[in-house]
Formats: sequence, structure tokens, C-alpha cells
Amino acid sequence: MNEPISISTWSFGIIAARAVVKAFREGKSVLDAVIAGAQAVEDDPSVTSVGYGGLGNSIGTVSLDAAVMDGKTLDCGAVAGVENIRHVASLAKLVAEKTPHILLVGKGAEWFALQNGYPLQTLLTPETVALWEKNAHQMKVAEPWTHDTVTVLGRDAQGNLAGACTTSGLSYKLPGRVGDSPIIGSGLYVDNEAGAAGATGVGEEIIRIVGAQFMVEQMRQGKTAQEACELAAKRHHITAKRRGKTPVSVAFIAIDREGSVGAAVTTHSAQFQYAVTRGEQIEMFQGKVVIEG
Ligand code: SD4
Repeated sequence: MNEPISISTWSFGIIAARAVVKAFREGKSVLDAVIAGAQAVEDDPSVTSVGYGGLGNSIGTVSLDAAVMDGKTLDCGAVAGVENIRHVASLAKLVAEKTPHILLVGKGAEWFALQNGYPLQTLLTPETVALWEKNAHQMKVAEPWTHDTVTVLGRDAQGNLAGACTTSGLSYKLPGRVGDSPIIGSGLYVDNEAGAAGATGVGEEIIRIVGAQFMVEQMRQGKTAQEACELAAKRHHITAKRRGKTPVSVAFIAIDREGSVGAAVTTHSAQFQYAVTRGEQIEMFQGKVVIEG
């Protein structure tokens, strides 16, 4: 299996998929290809959970989180709580490239973006302002339609893995709230020697099980990408049950060393779709629903 492959979360993963295919065709590295995929979604105002056109937090501010990771070098970078900067996935790559750090947050991340020539831009659209005004009084964090990260994992023809994720997080979240996406090991983890994994859904629950790292370690032990995703979904069920809670919407995707892809979702996010590319081909799939036991 020597053609480049990728997997991207949700129905809008198709937008990422097209950009990834184009980037691979242009000879970009797998890391740059997955970032191109993430950026295509950041630029699309019809996606109300990522980048430009993302929904606001409880005070109406759009606050973005993103991370990237290179499976060959284990270089990784992330930004969290970033306002008025659109391309946060590429900003996360710059953190990895240009600083000795991994995670920059808030004003510091914005300052770093400005220093590197990123324009200040509003992330609100007339549509998201209207949506926010209509729904904010209910303050329903974590309704299915209020959140969806785009997580893009890729594997090049040489077997190198990389991943990127970018999100406006849970809409109506508290100001300052950061989810799983920029936490390396929770929303994203990639290691050429084991696999690539990412998550989407209610970030607090993904952080609680350190979802992406959990999946990569399963693949390191020989599990396939699909098995690793299903084990992560079960892990969430077990954890929720132990805490006396009902499982929530969480979905997992992965690529293993052999280049097989996997995806699984908990019961409450049964509508989870994802896009897979193989060479020039793009296909949409429905995530397998996994219930513990
Ligand atoms: C977060 N995991 O901030 C993100 C939101 C998301 O599908 O992916 N929702 O918690």
C-alpha cells in the first residue's frame, strides 16, 4: 500500500480530504498535507466549529485551539485560546518549528502570530452572530451541533505519519476553556513507530482518557487502527460508568503503521462521518458505534 492516505473527521472532512489530495499531488510533505486539509476547513465559513465562522463562547468570542504532530521526528506544536487569527493549525506548526516550546496560549499565541505575519481577522460571520444570539441564552454546551473538530491524519508513500487538528471547541464554552485538541496526547498523537490517532467530541472526556495517546499505545502493542479506536470508545464508556455518568459524544480516528484506517464513536455521536483518501480517491464512511461490553 504505497499511495498516500488520509482520514478526516466529520462530513466536512470531505473539504479537508480534497485539500490533502491536492497537497500530496503537489509533492508536499505529509505534515504540510494534513495542515492544508485543516486549513481548508478553517477557511470555510459554513463550518461553524472550526476557524473562520466558528461559533462563539459564552461571551460571544471565537476562541480557537489547534495542534500538529510529525510522526517521524515527534515534533509537535499547539496553540490554545487564540482569538482573531484564522490559520491556527499552521500557527501550531510554527510553534514547533520556531520555538523551544510546544504550547502557546491566548495573548502570547496571538503575539507570536502577529510577529510571524499572520493578519488579525474577525472570525465571526453575520450567520454565526445571529446563531449565537438566538441560542446563547440557553447556554447548551455540547449539543451535537455545537462542536466538531476537524482532525486530519495522513500517511505518505514512505510510511511517514502526521496529524493536525483545529477547532473553535465547544461553542458557548466558558471564556478560557481549552479542550482536548491542543493537548498533545489527548486530541492528537502521532508516532511513525506506532500509529497516528486523533479525537473529536466533548474534549473533557477525551482528556480524561488521554484518548490519542491511548490509541497510539494500543497500536504500538500490535492492535490495528480500527481496534485501537474501538478500545478508546470502550474506554470512554467504562470511565463514564465508573463515574456514574452517561457516555457522551466522542469519536476516534486512527491510521496504523500498515496504513489501515480506523474510526469508532460512542453511542451518542452515531452520526459521525469521516473522509478517507487513498491516492486521488476520496470516500465518505460512517463511524462504527461502539458500546462497552
Ligand atoms: C473540544 N474536542 O474543544 C473539541 C470539540 C470537538 O467535536 O471536537 N467537537 O472539546
